Amino acid sequence: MDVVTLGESMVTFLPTRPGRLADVPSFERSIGGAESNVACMLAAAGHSVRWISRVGADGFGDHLVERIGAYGVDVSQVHRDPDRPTGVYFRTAGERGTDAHEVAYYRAGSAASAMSPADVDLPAARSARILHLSGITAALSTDCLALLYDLTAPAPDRPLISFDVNHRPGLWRSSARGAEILLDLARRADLVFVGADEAREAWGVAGGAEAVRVLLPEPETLVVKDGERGATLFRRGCGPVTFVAAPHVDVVATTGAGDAFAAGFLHATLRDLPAPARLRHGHLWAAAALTTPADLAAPPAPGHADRLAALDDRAWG
Ligand code: KDG
Repeated sequence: MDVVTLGESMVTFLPTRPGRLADVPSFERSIGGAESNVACMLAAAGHSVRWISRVGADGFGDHLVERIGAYGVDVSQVHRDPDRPTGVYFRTAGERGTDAHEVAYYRAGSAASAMSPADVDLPAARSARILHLSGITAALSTDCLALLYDLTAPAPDRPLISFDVNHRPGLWRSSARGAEILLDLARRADLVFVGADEAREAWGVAGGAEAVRVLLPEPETLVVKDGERGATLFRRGCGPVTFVAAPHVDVVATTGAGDAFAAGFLHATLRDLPAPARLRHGHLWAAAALTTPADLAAPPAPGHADRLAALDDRAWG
């Protein structure tokens, strides 16, 4: 297996027109979930990927397992919970070009929130080159948090741990410890993705990428994403910092762009591409997500993405 991801997925309801949640007349069913978004994109690009999770024994659970499985993702470790429902969420859209949107989660007490160290087959989670996790799972329940601590603990069979901070303030309202927990988990990972805006919001880091690295020197690789400006990669013991500007994109919706960036970066990492190419693939895959209204996008065609990533520095700014 190239990659294992673990986390909650939800049936996602996308608005059929922009506006306030109070006004949107109808929604279209889609799927979302940061870790399954990463899994589906990587599987679509030809990698072997397993997604570990828990969904309800209900129609929405069937839908998620069928849709994610159809990407070629191994769903054999997705448990069905007869007592808890599959999570769902609704989101709204701003007018094109604006990112103002509301999110309404219906996931408290969901099947996925009952994931725990006892419920997950740890060897199956570790049986890959990369295990990709995110801070969303930490916010779901104390059992989910305990699971993340187990998975990120030192172990002889520990794969490379990739961790996307994914700070979701809406999920941390009942806990004052969210920021501290996310920092602690990030410090235990080998590869960390964090937005400069998240670092500012969660940890009060105001000085840009370098300041995030000062706070987070532990991970071997740290990627700080600064929206439309670009992304910076720090690698311990591997020479200078790498910055790659983001290509200009006519944004349709930003949700899922971070997952797509992580997937593109992991795709390039699995192929041992050099640091600038990893960031370029991250940007190109993120562009695919930014130009679609859904959370989950198809990755760019492999040959095309490779040609774009190989353009010289002038094209990349
Ligand atoms: O990154 C996109 C995800 O946030 C979205 O698909 C839903 O996983 C989700 C969440 O918990 O917000």
